[in-house]
Amino acid sequence: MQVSRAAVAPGLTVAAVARRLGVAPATLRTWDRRYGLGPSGHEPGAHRRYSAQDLVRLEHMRRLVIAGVPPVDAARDALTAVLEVERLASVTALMTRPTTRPVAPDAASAALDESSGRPGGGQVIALPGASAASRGLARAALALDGPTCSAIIDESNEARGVIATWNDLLVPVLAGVGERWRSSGRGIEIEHTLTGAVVSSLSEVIRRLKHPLNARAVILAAADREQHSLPLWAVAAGLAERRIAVRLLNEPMPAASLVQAVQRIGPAAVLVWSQTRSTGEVSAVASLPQFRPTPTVLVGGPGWGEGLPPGVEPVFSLTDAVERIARAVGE
Ligand code: B12
Repeated sequence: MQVSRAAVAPGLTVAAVARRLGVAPATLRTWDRRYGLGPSGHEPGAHRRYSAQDLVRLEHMRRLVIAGVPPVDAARDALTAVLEVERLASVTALMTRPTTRPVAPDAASAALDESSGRPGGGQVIALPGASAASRGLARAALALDGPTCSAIIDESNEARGVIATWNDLLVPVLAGVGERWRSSGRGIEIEHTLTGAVVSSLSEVIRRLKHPLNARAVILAAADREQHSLPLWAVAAGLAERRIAVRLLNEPMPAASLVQAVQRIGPAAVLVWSQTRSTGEVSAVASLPQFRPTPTVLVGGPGWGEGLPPGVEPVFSLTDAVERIARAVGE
C-alpha cells in the first residue's frame, strides 16, 4: 500500500532512522546502495528523507537479517512485502515522537553491520556448529531485541515443539552467552534479554493448556537461593504439550517453604532445579520422599553432587524430566 507523503513529511534523516532502528548509518547506506532500500521519494539535490513506508521496510529488513536470513533475500522480501496498515500507522506515530535513546546501538550495529564486511563486528557470541536459527537468536539477543528473540522462539515452538526448541535452539545460545560472560565478565544485559524472551515464549505454551489431564499435582521448584530457572520453564512447557499442568515455583525456594508446599499440595511428582554447586543442598530434598502419598522426587541441574538421599533421583535432560513426570502422574 502507499502512504500519502504529506502525512509523514518531512520524513527522517539517515541518522534518525539509524537511531530508531539501532543500526549504524553506514549499514543503512549499504542497504540503499546494494539493495535499493533507500528513501523512496528521494529527489536529486534534496536532503535524503525516509518516509514511514521506508521505515517499515527497513524494520522488516532488520528483523529478517537478525533472524538469520541472508541480507539479499531479506531485502527482496522487504521490497515486495505488502505493508500492513496498522504497522504503518504505528511507525508513523513513532516518527512523530521525540527522539529517544536507541536500543543498544553498538550491539545492534555490531550484529547487523555489513559495511565492515565482518558479520558480528567483533562483538559475537561463539556458537560452534549451531543452526542458523540459533545464530539468529544470538544476534537478536546481542542487539537486546527481545521481541525478535521471542518471535524466533515462538516460531520454533510452533514448528518443532518445546523439547527440540530447548535442546537445539536455546541450549546452544544459553551456553554461548554464559561462556561469553565467563571469559569476559560482560553480557548480563544479553542474558536478561534472552531470559525474558524464553520465559515469555514458554509461558505462551503453558497458558494455552486449558484442560489438563493430570488429577494429581506436579511441583517444579528452584532450589534455595537459586536464581536460574529457565530449565523449569522448559519442563513446564514440555509437560503442557503433553496436557500436564504444573505448579511452577520459579523463584529461589527456601527449603522449609518447599517442604510446606509439598505437604499441603500432595503432588505426584516434585522436581527441584539447582544450576550451581552453592545451591544444590541435598538436605533440602531429603524429607520429601517421606510424605504420603509418596511423591516421585527428582533433582535436575549441574548443582547437585554425588550422594543423593534415598528416594531422590537425578534427571539428566529435558526429555528425561518430562517422561519421568508424565509417568508419575499416570500419563
Ligand atoms: C541465563 C543465566 C543467568 C540468568 C538466569 C535467569 C533465569 N531466570 O534463569 C541470570 C542473569 C539471573 C544469571 C545469574 C547468575 N549467573 Co548465570 N547463567 C545463565 C546461563 C546463560 C543460562 C542458564 C540456564 O538456563 N542453563 C540451562 C542449560 C542451558 O545449561 P546447563 O544446565 O549447563 O545444561 C546441561 C545440563 O543441565 C543438561 N540440561 C540441559 N537442559 C536441561 C533441562 C533439564 C530439565 C535437565 C534435567 C537437564 C538439562 O544438559 C546440559 C549439558 O550437560 C548460564 C550458562 C549455562 N551454560 O548454563 C549462566 C551460568 C549458569 N551463570 C553463572 C553464574 C556464575 C551466575 C552468577 C553467579 C553471576 C552472573 N553471571 O551474573 C549469577 C547469580 C546466580 C545465582 N545466585 O543463582 C555460571 C555458573 C558457573 C558455575 N558452574 O557455578 C554460568 C554457567 C555461566 C558461566 N559460563 O560461567 N544467570
